[in-house]
Amino acid sequence: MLTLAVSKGRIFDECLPLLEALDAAPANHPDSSRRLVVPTQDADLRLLIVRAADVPTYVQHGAADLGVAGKDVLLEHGGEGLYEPLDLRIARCTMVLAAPRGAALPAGHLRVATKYVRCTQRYFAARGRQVETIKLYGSMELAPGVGLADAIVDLVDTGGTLRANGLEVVEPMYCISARLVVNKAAMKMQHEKVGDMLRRWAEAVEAEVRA
Ligand code: PRT
Ligand code: MG
Repeated sequence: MLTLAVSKGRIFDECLPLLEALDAAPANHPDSSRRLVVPTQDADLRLLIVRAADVPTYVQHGAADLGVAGKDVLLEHGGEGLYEPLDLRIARCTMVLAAPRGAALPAGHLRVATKYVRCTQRYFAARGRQVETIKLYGSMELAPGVGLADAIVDLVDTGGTLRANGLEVVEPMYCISARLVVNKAAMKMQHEKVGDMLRRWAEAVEAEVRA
């Protein structure tokens, strides 16, 4: 039996067609059930429903053999103990630096509000720019308008959320999509099972891309 950690919401919804394509449709949808362990049509695969940011932790420690996580979450986690063999090409968006429309950002010390503190520090350090990060857990778009920060780092899809809050993209930072991740020990110890599962996922992604 293999265990796959996945989060509710966007990732689960966009994973559904892939799970169906690999003959592992979940027994129920997490929105209509409180079950956190969900069997699938494949007797050898079950799902764990966890918070999006917790997926790498479950997989890293082997509580799940595999997981589906956004690249944003993986960049922030650091990826220790994980292989990242497959881009699922779902839940795509861009991580950006954004600021109030038309604002001139300070050339020196920049205050950035974000839930992606590690990503932000790494990104700007690599470019020799000094930033102060202010950790938030959500509603980052609010921060510049109330003087908490000069700018934010957040994910953007349509751009509607930024626009509605008087913000604009200053700089795209990373292209984001959901990735299949695998526990490093499981890859070694259950080589055949995990390898077979990876092939099935890769085929499902290919079929979805061609459709
Ligand atoms: O809800 P929970 O706290 O458990 O976790 P979560 O909020 O991180 O989960 P969820 O389901 O919102 O996002 C899961 C993953 O989806 C993220 O980790 C990303 O990898 C991916 N993803 C893809 C996105 C978006 N697109 C996205 N647009 N995650 C969030 N957004 C948000 C963004 O933060 C902003 O608030 O949508 C808003 C922007 O959208 P637009 O269309 O207005 O630009
Ligand atoms: Mg959410």
